[in-house]
Formats: sequence, structure tokens, C-alpha cells
Amino acid sequence: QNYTLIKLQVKEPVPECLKPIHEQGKKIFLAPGTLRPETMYGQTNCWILPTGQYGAFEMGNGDVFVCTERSARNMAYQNLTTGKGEYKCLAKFTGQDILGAALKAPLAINETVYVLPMLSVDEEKGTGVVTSVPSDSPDDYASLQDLKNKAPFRAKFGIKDEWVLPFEVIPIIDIPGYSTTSAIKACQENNVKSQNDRALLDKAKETCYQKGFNDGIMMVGKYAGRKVSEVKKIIKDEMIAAGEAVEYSEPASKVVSRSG
Ligand code: ZZB
Repeated sequence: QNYTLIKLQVKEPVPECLKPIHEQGKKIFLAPGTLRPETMYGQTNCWILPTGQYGAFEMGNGDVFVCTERSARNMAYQNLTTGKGEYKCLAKFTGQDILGAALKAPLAINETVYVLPMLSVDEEKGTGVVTSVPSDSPDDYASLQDLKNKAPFRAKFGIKDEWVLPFEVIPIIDIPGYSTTSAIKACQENNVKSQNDRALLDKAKETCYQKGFNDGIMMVGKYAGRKVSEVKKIIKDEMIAAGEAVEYSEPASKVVSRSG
């Protein structure tokens, strides 16, 4: 699988576990892997697994990426780290430790987005960090709704209202005859009730991938009015050229099903 890693920069106040790195003047980024770089306008938050094991790893250009160790090891064979097969871990922590961190996300209409918990994050896939676009990703929509509608769920993870409640779904891609917020439509059609509805979410996701790519028209940004299928790669390449993203491939040997 070929992902684009998006660089979501950690803003002040940085979480305790990242302070020593921040104090050295290094730039720290959460590095979610995505297949939908054209949706980055609609980011509302970034997901991590609260019980997940994460690290802060130094990249070859001095940037620090927050991701799983497994993905840092893969990066070491893709010219991203300090040397071939080599990766330097500056800190280790769990997802819980970075919940609520404020981030600056490239292309996002929201100026600041926050790190929030999603229980379906797969530590063995991508970087174990996921950027959230609830307009076009059913998993993201269902998980954001769970946090918005369930105060006890927020309380369980110490999530402040202001990290969640002000964030609305942003229409970014029009699918004519279907919806300008395909994830909401697909969740309704499939009767998705929560982030735990794995089988229903997989169906909804497939619909959004297909329709988004085949019929989607950008509604925002520099390429508003253009087809998703025509501008997807252009948007990705521009983010990479701007230093806001990098390419990352997942070794094909291990295929992990999210439905378990
Ligand atoms: C932003 C985005 C916007 C995504 C969208 C999808 C969609 P897939 O779909 O299984 O082939 N993802 C990445 N890593 C993980 C992980 N470790 N655990 C759980 N989810 C993860 O995998 C690729 C997509 O799954 C990625 O692309 C990411 O969410 C998520 F509008 O990034 B995506 C219809 C989907 N729309």
C-alpha cells in the first residue's frame, strides 16, 4: 500500500512527553498515513489509539515524526530516517499521553485540530496515526459523532469539550446525485450507529472510495470545480514539494484486516 504521510505539526503547549524534544528546537509532527490527500482541506482532528505504543523518531532532515516503531523501521528503508536501516527514537509513550495535543494541519480549513481517541486505529497499519476527515471517511464521521454525543466517552479519556464540539463536518467534495458529505450519507444508508459497526463501516467506506474517486468534484481550495480523479495526484505532489507530506509504502508481506 502506498500512503502519503501528512505532517501535522505539534503546536504549543506541547504534551509533557514531547517537551524535551521541543526544547531542543526540533519540529515535531504527527505523521498520519492517508490514501486521500485531496481531502486534507476537511480535517477536523487526528486519531490515535489511546492504548497504542508510539514513539518520536528523528528523520533524516531533522524533523521528528510521531508514529509506531514498526512504521519508523519501515521508514528506515525508504530514505526517510538518518541512515539505511537505522532509526533514532527520541521518546516512547502511549497514545493517551498525546491526547488533546494541538496541531497545525496542512491545507486544513481549521487552523488548529486536536489529537483524539479512535478505538479502531490499527497499530499494524500505516503509522498508527490517522487524520480525520468526517465529510468523506465513514470511520471518522462515526468516531467523531461518538465523541460529540457521548459525554461519558469524552470523560473516560479526559477529552475537553473544546477539542471536539466546535468541529463541524466540512463539505469539501461534491458527488453529484449523492452528497456533498458522502460519509454522512453512506453511514445513514448503511445504518451505522457507532465506530464499532465494523462490517457496516467497511461497506460505507467502499462506497465513499468509489464514488469519491469516480464522481467527486472538489468544492474548496485551489482546484475547486475540478474532478478528484484529475487533481488527487497534483494535490499530493504539491504537498510533498512544499515539505508538508512524504511518501511511505507499506511492505506488502503483511496484510492485516481491520475487521480482525
Ligand atoms: C484520510 C482519509 C479521508 C481517509 C477520507 C479515508 C477517507 P484503508 O481504507 O483501510 O485501505 N487509516 C490509515 N491508517 C490507519 C490505521 N492504522 N488504522 C485505521 N485506519 C487507518 O486505509 C487507508 C485509510 O484508512 C487512510 O486514508 C486513513 O484514513 C485510514 F475521506 O486518511 B484516510 C472512504 C475513505 N475516505
